[in-house]
Amino acid sequence: MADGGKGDPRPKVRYMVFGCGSIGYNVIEELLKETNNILVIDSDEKRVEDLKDQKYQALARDISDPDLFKDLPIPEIVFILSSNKEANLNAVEQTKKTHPQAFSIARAVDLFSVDTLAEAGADVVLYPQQVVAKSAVHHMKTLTAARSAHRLYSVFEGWTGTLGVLTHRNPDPDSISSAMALCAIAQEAAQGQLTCRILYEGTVGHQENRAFVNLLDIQMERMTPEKLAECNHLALVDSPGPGINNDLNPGTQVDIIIDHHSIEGIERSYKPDFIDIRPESGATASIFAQYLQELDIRIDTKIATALYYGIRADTREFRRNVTPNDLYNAAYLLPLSDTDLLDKIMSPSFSQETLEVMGNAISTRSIKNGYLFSNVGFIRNRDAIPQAADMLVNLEGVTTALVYGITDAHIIISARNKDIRVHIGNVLKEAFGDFGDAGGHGTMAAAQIPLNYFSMVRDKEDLLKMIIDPILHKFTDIVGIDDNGDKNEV
Ligand SMILES: [Mn+2]
Repeated sequence: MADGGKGDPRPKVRYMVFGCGSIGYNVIEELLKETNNILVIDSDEKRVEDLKDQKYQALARDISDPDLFKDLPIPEIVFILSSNKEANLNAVEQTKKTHPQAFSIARAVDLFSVDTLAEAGADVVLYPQQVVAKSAVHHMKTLTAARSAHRLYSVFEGWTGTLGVLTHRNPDPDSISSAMALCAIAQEAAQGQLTCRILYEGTVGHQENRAFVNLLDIQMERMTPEKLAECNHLALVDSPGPGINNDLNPGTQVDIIIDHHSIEGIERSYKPDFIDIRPESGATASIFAQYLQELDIRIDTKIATALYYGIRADTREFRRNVTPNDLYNAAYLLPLSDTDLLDKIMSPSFSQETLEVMGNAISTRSIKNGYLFSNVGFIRNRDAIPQAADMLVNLEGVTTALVYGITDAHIIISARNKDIRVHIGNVLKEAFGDFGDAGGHGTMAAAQIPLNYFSMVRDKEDLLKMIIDPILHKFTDIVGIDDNGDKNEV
């Protein structure tokens, strides 16, 4: 008979525990903190009498009985914890058959039983030896994380003057929020003796990242050699060493490095005061969230919001390289964050110009052999160009998108590429390197060609039309598109 709903007249019990050896007894003790709605079943009659003397509800029954649940109440949750392998298997099978709605947790007596019990229908199988091993490793990790956090804190003690916290080049929310958190830790640890400055190189591109910086009112300064010289101490976040994705001289003495990028192949000529690199972490912000918890430093809303957003952005909304630890840290930060602000950061308004550039990129596109070219004309906001390239490379039939426009002083070219045979960074470098700055990665690259004395030309759109063909010619030559035909296939 299947278990009935509310109308079922048979008695019910919240927890039914089969087997009351040392493990079973400890489980009962834990469950009693919540309820005494527990029925214990053990084959040892003497044991059952002892339990009854202790005012537990207990029954003597052979757990290998093929009619195990006869005359027993309907359980909600069944614990199967005896030390008898066959008896436990029988109890799992009987539970599945008689009370399919009940949730069952079974103890595997040996490694082999782990699979057998799971196949028989146990919802959770515990192999105590493995549970102890996992718990030991977990404790070890928690301890080392705690130790790192306290070591970081103690590094700042006695520091005075200025600490420069460097993000990586073109900083993203992971890097920026990590820098903010490091400043918070440093200022508390140095008890007001330390001034912190967040320094960055490159640009904060993409409207979502700019919204992040503006809405959270983050104070950052562009790095210059003068500012660097004013710093008594240097820290690097979200970058594994000087000269790697930052504009520091590779030999620069950096006192603190905290990152989650792999360090294979990095040689250091000196040892920083503090270094914590965890390639297993989905975000540097996640490492900082853990420090702040370990150190019990009060996290203000701004930092919590920034770190949460940093973890979220670096793991592509918890979908890429995300670990349980990242999720745990994000869950810790979320209630401390400003969710209205998060909403605003994640849906920043497009500027009119961005929209216009996108529109121009779409309407002027031409495609040849999978290569898309778009001329967006004269622009003020150059960030709109890579965004247009990002969008257009996803167009059907397009493997590589090249979007270009002109500012007062430069021709700006942005390329996106999906063709694994082409390294677009190298192609741009070869095609445009002689005219200006050009290069990038295999999938994304950019070039910036100074107009020099052509910058005096009033009508920039005409100028672009006049000079772009010979410039692009080098590119089409390299990638092997013949220029004779009409490029407009669309
Ligand atoms: Mn990162």
